[in-house]
Amino acid sequence: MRTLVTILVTAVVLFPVTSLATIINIPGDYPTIQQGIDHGQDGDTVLVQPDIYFENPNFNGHNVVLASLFLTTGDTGYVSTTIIDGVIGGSVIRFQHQEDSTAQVVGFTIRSGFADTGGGIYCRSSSPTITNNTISGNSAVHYGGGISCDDSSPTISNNAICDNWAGYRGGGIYCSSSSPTISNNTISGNSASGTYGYGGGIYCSYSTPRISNNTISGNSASGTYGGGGGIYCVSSGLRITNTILWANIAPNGPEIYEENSSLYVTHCDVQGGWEGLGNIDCDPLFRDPQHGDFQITWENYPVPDTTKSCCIDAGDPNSPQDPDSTRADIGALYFHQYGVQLVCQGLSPVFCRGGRFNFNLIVRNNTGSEVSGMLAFAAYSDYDCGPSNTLVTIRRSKTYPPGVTESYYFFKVPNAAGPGQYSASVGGTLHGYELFCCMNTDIVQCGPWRSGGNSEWELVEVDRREFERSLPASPSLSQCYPNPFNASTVIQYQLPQASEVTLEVYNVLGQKVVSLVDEKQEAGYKSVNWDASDVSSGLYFYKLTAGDFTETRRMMLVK
Ligand SMILES: [Ca+2]
Repeated sequence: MRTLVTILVTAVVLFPVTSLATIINIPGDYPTIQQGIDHGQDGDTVLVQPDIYFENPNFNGHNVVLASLFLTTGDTGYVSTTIIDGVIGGSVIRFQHQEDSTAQVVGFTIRSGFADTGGGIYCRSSSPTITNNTISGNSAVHYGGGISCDDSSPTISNNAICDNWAGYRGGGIYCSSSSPTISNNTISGNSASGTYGYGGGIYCSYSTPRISNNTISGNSASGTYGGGGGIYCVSSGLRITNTILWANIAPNGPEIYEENSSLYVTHCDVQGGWEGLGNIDCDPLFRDPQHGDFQITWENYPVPDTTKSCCIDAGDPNSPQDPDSTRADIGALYFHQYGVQLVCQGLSPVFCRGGRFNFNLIVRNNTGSEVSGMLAFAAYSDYDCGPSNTLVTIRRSKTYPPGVTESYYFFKVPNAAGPGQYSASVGGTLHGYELFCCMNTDIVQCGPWRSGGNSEWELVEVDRREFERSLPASPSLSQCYPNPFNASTVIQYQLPQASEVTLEVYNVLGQKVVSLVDEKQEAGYKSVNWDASDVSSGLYFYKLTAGDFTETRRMMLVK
């Protein structure tokens, strides 16, 4: 009876929902995107599997969501693997039957279009939503290499619009008698050419676009009378905020060229400067613009030095905060500032049975106020801080002031822990930030096992001086163990400070057999295993060089 009631309730609840919106799968339900759109009712979703689709879909008045699996997973990998290639001819995607904002294109690569107007996407008398696409490598003989809008008000957000070409106006985006919303796009490498190349990035006439949080860089308008490498506008009203206009090229007005227009430009980074509240003129420090990476950077974060992009936290303070709860950045791609960071520094020591594993925990608290929470310190039986390897977890309630706090700990290792690979981690939530760090270490058999020592894992916090006392006082090289040995032996040494280290094995003729270490290493206790299974029996020498320190010892391989 309960089953029947459940089925009835389920049917009543679900039926109206399922009858309202259907998911049409491509190629599962129909082989082409166009057939999916044509069979869709308003509100339906046409969900497209990754592949290259050689077609030029027209929405034909259907207010459907056309999306890759990016829509359902949030995985941006689907944007590059779900491709609509319009090489057959004309615009790749067309909206020309009064489609409204519920007609959407989400998460595709849109390429190879070739049309008179609107190489990638053509909008006429329609207002679709175009988000999270890469619109690249499209061409228009006249207007709008990437996107053309005529008498339209589309929303164009979170796209990469790059390397498109128009023979006349609007390499990236062309608008005429339109009111598009253009936000969070990277518009780069587009060009408007010909004798009158206008608007490498964006061209508008008789339009009122809202342009916010875009990165417009490396676009060009060419020709003797060309203008507006970044933006060209004529008889228009533009509001431009939180936008980078940098390294665009044109004979006239390389960043912005305006004619009979009103521009309200605020909190923008414009190369060469532009009048308006909060505008700046400084290198945005893109990560790798030559290869299309327009992420703004701050190499020495959180040190406020010259490596900090001037666009960070320089956006309109009244616009929504960035996802890291800081003031809006200028540009399409904000720089994520970690409010609290956790860094583990293991000293990769070797510890014998009953020994200690030293580590330094660095907490960077950039919130400006005290943070507190519960941290879990754990040890694991492999080079993998995974739950299935957990040996022990010890929790401590901790509070950290603003700034950088270093704290020094050691795990006391119990006798029962045998030689092998281990790791340790620190994790927890401070001020809402989920934090975790992991470090690897080894336990090696350093001579015959001692009796006594620890019976349980323990966590001990020590002060810096005590911690430093636990570091080696001087460099040394120990006798390998076992010795004589058959097939493999462990060589240990210690470094009081970071050094360039080589550890080499020689035979009795003075010939180098193998180089076991050749790198810069941190201070601490080190161990190296030499597997000599493919070397013949005999006397060998091992030589450690660490900075100015050199020591050589002998060992006997007996097979
Ligand atoms: Ca910010």
